[in-house]
Amino acid sequence: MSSPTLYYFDIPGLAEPTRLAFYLGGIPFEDVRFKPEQWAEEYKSQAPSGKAPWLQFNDGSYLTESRAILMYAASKSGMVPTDFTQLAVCEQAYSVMSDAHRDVTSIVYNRGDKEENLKNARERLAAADKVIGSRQSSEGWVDGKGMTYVDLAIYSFVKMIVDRCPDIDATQYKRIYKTYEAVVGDPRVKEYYSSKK
Ligand SMILES: N[C@@H](CCC(=O)N[C@@H](CS)C(=O)NCC(=O)O)C(=O)O
Repeated sequence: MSSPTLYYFDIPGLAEPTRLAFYLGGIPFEDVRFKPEQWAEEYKSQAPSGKAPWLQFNDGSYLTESRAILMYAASKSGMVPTDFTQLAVCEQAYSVMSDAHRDVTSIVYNRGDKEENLKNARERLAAADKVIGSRQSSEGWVDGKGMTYVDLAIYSFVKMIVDRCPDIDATQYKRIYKTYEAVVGDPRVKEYYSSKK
């Protein structure tokens, strides 16, 4: 089967973990990135759920929802644990991170009351940090063994805080930040970003 096409905005956001998972596994894909102004005009009507990202296959089938797309890419790249307990640990981390992600996104996009969102985000980040730290390896990998899809998702989330949410000090959440640093420091991840320069 020829390469699928990943559609998303020209930002890391919800597609970066999938881009990295494909890259790390050496799985070819087309990386279509668009500007916000192109979204309304050209891409929104093509998006299966009216939202990006989505992954289009050449037979006309697709996958939408960032988490599902990441699972697909990461499974192709051997980054989804086959042991169900390990997988449950990853899913636990993804879920606690998602709660914090919602509050941080509200801050980044100026939705609702900023102070309230900051309070909630800090609370959820502290909870996620505690849960994620409970099984993390000394290198920072969430499942306690090696780099998986959820490490990529946490990396992308922390990157959003670092790049776009100066009101939150990501380094305070030491376990989550450790995962971020483990991904940033991975030689293959470094190679990916150098290839994009
Ligand atoms: N639950 C979806 C959320 C997707 C989503 O909200 N995408 C945003 C970009 S991050 C979007 O498409 N915004 C444009 C719009 O809503 O028109 C997922 O995880 O993929």
